[in-house]
Amino acid sequence: MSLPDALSRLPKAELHLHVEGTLEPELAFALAQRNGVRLPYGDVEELRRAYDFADLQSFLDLYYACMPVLVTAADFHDLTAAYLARAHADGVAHAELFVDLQVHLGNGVSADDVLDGMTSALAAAGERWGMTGGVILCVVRDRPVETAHAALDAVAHRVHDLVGIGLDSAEVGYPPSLFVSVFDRAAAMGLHRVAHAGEEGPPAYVREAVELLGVERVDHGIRAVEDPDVLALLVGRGIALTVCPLSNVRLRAVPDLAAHPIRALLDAGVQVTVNSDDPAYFGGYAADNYAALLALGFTAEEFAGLARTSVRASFAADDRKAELL
Ligand code: ES4
Ligand code: ZN
Repeated sequence: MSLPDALSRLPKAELHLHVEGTLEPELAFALAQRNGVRLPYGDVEELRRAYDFADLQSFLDLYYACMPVLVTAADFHDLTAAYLARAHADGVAHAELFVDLQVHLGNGVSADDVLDGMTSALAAAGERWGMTGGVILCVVRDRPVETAHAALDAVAHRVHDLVGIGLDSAEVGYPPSLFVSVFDRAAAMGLHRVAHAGEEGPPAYVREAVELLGVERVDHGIRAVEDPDVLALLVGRGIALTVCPLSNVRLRAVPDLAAHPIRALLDAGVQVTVNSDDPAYFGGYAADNYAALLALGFTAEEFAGLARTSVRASFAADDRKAELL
């Protein structure tokens, strides 16, 4: 078996995946037609040509522009089901999916339709393939903090349908410290906590996410490599990073793959996992993100270690982790 094939077979957990970032152009146009919504692009080719990003914000502008095609519970089901089938083919046995609920509420979609669609697709993948996983409500940090509280209000009657709370979107200028009240409330609701930090933002944001928000994992976190004290904090607390190599290259968080700090993070003793972020936009799903590291000389043993770390860093039940390790 070739090494790329072996990478698809490694049982792994996907821990950093925005469900809206799995919207392939063909599905975007099919849903636009189904719902009578106009996309600001003429066709699939024109949309795909726009996938040329200078930074995080230029990506987010396009990503949010596509979101109004997601309207009904069936749309969220179809989107999630298509992703889970693709992930299953890549050896993803457990998937934790971010959803930008504030944006959908702002578009007039109900929290119940979003969660009904996603949880029904997760349940079907569980029945079909034994996959496990869950939904992480991701706070959109460049929207008013009150709208994050409103999103928590909207899910309070069905918290059992969520595994955690996260923090995403435009990072610089929106430090984790702004969201202490939201994360405290989510923790009291029994949710696990994670946050994007240190993607474009400074290492100080990684420290805030850990010390002020109480996160159990940091999403991206690659700029922690710039501050030995922040690295020591992550190592000391055993906090894993959910690294997304193809995303970092496409959004120019790193100049190229050769300059990616993943090896330095591992050498510093940080728990590192590999994930796909917004695979429809960044050129690859889970196994493609593992395969990208072949260029950095990662060995079969190292890939197996990354996959095991992803299972350990997941919020799967202990017996499920034992099954996958
Ligand atoms: C995102 Cl790559 C990335 N960073 C921050 N927020 C996001 N939302 C979707 N993808
Ligand atoms: Zn992300």
